This record gives sequence, structure tokens and C-alpha cells, in this order.
Amino acid sequence: AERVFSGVQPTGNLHLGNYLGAIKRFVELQNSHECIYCVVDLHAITVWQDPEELKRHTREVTAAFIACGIDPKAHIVFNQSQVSGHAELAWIFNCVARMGWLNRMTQFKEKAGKDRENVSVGLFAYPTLMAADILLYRATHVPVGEDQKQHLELTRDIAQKFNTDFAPSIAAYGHGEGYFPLTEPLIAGPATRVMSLRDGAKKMSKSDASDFSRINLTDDADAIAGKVRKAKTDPEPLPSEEEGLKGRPEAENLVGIYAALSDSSKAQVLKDFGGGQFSAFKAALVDLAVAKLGPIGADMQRLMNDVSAIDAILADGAARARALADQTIRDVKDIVGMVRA
Ligand code: AQP
Repeated sequence: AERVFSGVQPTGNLHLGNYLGAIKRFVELQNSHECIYCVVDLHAITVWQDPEELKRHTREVTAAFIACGIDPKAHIVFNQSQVSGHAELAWIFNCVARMGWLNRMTQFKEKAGKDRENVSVGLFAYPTLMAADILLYRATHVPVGEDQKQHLELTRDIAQKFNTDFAPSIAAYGHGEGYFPLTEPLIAGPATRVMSLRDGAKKMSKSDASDFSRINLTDDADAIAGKVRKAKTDPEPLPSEEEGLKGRPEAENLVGIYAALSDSSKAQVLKDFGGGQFSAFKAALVDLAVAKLGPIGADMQRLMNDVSAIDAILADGAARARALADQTIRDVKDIVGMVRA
């Protein structure tokens, strides 16, 4: 059976990149797959989080999932720390993954910057926890933005090494060829890497100091209009073909956003707007973004008014996730050789 797993960190400022690169895809996959969507609070604390804010952001991501159209009854929505198997399997994977593999992770290098001696051990081990999240449910597919591609490759390496290192034991317990699947990333569409509205060379990010760099899911119509109008562009009119976007990252970004929001393609958007001025295209983009994001923001706010209802959804999802996770942990303990009663 095909099973989807993915997660979003409760670190605040959920933005259009998170929506188009991840959450919108999560919604679409519900029709064809069994889906598990996780608010990854254990990942969030790899960088210090204010405890009250962490709680608020955890509920906010949950509200965003539901406001965007994820059905927590038909699928599973929960926060990571409520299922202990994530941390348990991550430890075992810390002992499978090699230092050299993690040393190559570009996200760690970017986030640690020059101050490597002073970041948390958790930030370095982040990708092994991510592998555990996915493989705890033996998920076959993971929808993510382009920035997570390398972590998905590492997840496959860990699964493969585990399957090889414990091959005789895996066979002895009747799991055949390999215990863990080699999970495929799902990275597709016109907006797998949404860029900052201020700088076409930087990805749109929660932690960018400038709020004008991103469109937040909770932005109102005025905020969206202001940000799109001020978005950096170049003086040329829009090209009529995709070829013409080469070397114009800001233009390409806005066209990609329009295409993703309208479930279309960059080529189609350029057919409709090519040759025209940016101002007209930006006005159409504002209308589209407000029409698509306005109801999501409003629904998130409504849901956030009933915190206990959100917590109940997370508790119910966690109970169902735990049932699946516990089976994997039992299997893995047997395979690795840990005595259990
Ligand atoms: N700019 C983006 N374009 C497309 N997809 C994106 N994602 C993030 N940014 C973009 C995807 O969103 C999902 C959830 O991401 P996350 O919450 O785990 O965190 P992140 O990647 O750390 O998000 P940010 O905004 O980039 O935060 P900071 O500023 O802390 O670095 C993932 O599937 C991700 O690919």
C-alpha cells in the first residue's frame, strides 16, 4: 500500500512557500493515499523556542492543515512529541547513519553558519530524526519542497544501510528482503521552491527578518496587496515563453506562484500575461492570492478560537499514529536484538 508521510515545523510565520511546496500537495494526496501529517515539534526545538510560542505555533500549524483542507478523520494529523517512537527510532538511526553523511547536509551548513561550535547537537542530527519520522510509518512517499530533497536521499541511505546491516535478522523475523522501504520524495509542480519576494536568490522562509519577503497564510487582503505590489521585479515586460524567464529569478518566481495558485503551468500563465507590464500581472496575482488565501486565513483564525478542539484532534491523531508506530518499534527492537517482554 502507498502511504504518505510529511511534516511541518511549528516555528511560526507559515508562508506561501510552505503552502505551495507542501501543504497544498498534502491536501491533493488525500484522494489517492493513506496520509499521515505531522506537526514536528521535536524538530522545532533544534533551535530554541519560547515554550508558550511553541504551543501556539503547534496549534496554528494544525489549524492551517485543517483550514487548507486536510481531513483529520479520514487521515492522521498529530504532533510528533506525542508519539515516542519518533525519538526512539531516531536514536537507532543515529547509530546507523555515518558522520560523513550528515556532514554533507547543506541545510545544516546554512543554518549553523560560522558558529558551528554553538548550535545544538539536535540541529546536526535533524536529518536522522526526519528519517525516523518517515520510516516509523514505513511511508512510501513524502511530499516536500525542493529544499528537502537531500534529506530524503539520506533517508533512503539510512533505510538501505539498516536493511543491509541487519539482513539476516530481518529475514529471520520473516520480513523478506528489506524491512524499510526506499521512500520516494514527491517534488513536482510550478512552485517547489518559492523564493523571497525581496530577493529572487533566497528562498521564502519563516525566519527572514523582513515580513515583506513572504506572504503569510494569515495575511489579510491589504497585506497581500502591499507585499505583491512591492515585490522586486525587473523593468522588462513579461516574456511569452518560459525560455524568456531565464536569468530573471524574480519574474520566474511570481509566474510560478501564479501558476501554482491557479493549478496551471508557467507556460499557460505566460500565454495569458506575456508581453504585458508587470503592474497588470501583479494586480491579477493579488486578486488570485487573496481569493485563495483569504478563506484559509479566516478559517485558521476561527479554528484557533477553540484550542481544546485542536488539542482533541491532535490527541486522536496521536493515538492512531501510536498504534502504527508501536508495531514498527517492536519489529525494530527484535531485528536489532533488544530483549523485550
Ligand atoms: N520557499 C519554499 N518553497 C517551497 N517549499 C518550501 N518549504 C519551506 N519553504 C519553502 C516546504 O515546507 C515544508 C515545511 O517546512 P518546515 O516547516 O519544515 O521548515 P523550513 O523548511 O525550515 O521552512 P522555512 O520557512 O525555510 O523556515 P526557516 O526560515 O527556519 O528555514 C517542507 O516540505 C519544505 O520543503
